[in-house]
Amino acid sequence: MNRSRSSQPPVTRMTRSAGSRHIEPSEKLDCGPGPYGKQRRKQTDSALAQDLSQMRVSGQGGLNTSPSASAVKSSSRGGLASVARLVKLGRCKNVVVVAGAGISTASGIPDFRTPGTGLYANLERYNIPYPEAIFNIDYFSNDPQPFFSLAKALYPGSHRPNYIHYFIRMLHRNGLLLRVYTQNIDGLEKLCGIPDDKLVEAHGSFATAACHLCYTAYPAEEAKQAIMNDKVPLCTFCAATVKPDVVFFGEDLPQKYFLNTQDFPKADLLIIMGTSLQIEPFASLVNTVRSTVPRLLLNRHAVGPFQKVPLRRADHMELGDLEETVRRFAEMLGWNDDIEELMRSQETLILPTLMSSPLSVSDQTSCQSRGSPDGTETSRAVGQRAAGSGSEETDSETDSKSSASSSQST
Ligand code: CNA
Repeated sequence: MNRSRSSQPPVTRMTRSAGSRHIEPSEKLDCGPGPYGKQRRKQTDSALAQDLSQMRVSGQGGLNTSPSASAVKSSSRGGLASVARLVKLGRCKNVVVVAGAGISTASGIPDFRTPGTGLYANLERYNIPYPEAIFNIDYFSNDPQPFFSLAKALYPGSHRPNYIHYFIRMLHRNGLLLRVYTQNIDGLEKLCGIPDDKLVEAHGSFATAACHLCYTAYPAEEAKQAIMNDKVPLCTFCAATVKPDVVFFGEDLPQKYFLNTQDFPKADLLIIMGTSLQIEPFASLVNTVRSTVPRLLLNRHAVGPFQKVPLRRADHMELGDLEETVRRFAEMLGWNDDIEELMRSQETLILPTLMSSPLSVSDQTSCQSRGSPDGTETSRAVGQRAAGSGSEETDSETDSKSSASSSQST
């Protein structure tokens, strides 16, 4: 998917801090015992130290612990209510959503950077020397097992979409969604029924697979079966390892990503949700809307341009637990009942997919909490009960339904 030719130059995934550093084949890292990781350790120490120091820089940005962060927090201007008023006045008809791993934590999938529960804090189970190795293409080439362990847990079918995903779908249902750009690879946007033409999975997905060396396509379902059974899928052409078309650091983003050049100038509201804005080029997208366009950040911490004081005039942010914030936003818009109904009907549709689910990330990650930080019930639990209620399907979005059911086979 990221190899197709077009007039657009390729754009490569990288972290803000570590992206410019390439790991040479001679630097590949020893990951301990196992068929791939025997030879190399000595030469990696300085590279590892460099990566770890870079990761600390990333972490500080993402966690936002600096004094200026609290200043920014206090400069938030009742963002939700202002933006809800604009939406109700009909001023926002081309809404672009930019999303990250934080929209899926309520579904039980850890993000990268949240202390304690994030994948970066729970690396021992993946046996990798530094966090980003799990999505490093050179590391994968040498040892695919860490990524395959994570992939087993992330393959669509393990987790349910939560209230936040359905809020985005409700934007579409109400004719307001221009596009959602997600960094997530969990497929939950599709599973909740957001149609393909409204969705850009900027970091790829598990829906297709190919050889990581010669890019020969490989049946996605066969790749999944091999990975689920702890086997390595091999290219029928060159015998190198096959990988799902998730975009690794150093790989090109999918062509669909270039829709951003049309969408962002056209946007009349940008909603940024659950991302630390640490991965480029995705992070810089938020700076490409017109300066008068309202940007609403919904996250636990101020990130990216929202860390600067004072905020841009049209910028708003609401900091705290995302699911709780989105519920309040939906209440203000008068959408809550419709979203609850949508969740119930879609859960009935996707239940067969979920029942055949393999091990989830939260099962794998012992530190992952299943409820919200304040101990209240998450939409995951609500969704589980709703799925059992067997309510009638009432949604009229037939395109969304076919999108959701097609994703069940992936
Ligand atoms: P990240 O760097 O881990 O940042 C997540 C952000 O969301 C942080 O700022 C958190 O504070 C915030 N957050 C997490 N949970 C909540 C919550 N409940 N309420 C409010 N805020 C919350 O992840 P990004 O998405 O920014 O990084 C991009 C990477 C992560 C992408 O390339 C993904 O492929 C990768 N990733 C994806 C998944 C997934 O598909 N679900 C999971 C883990 C990592």
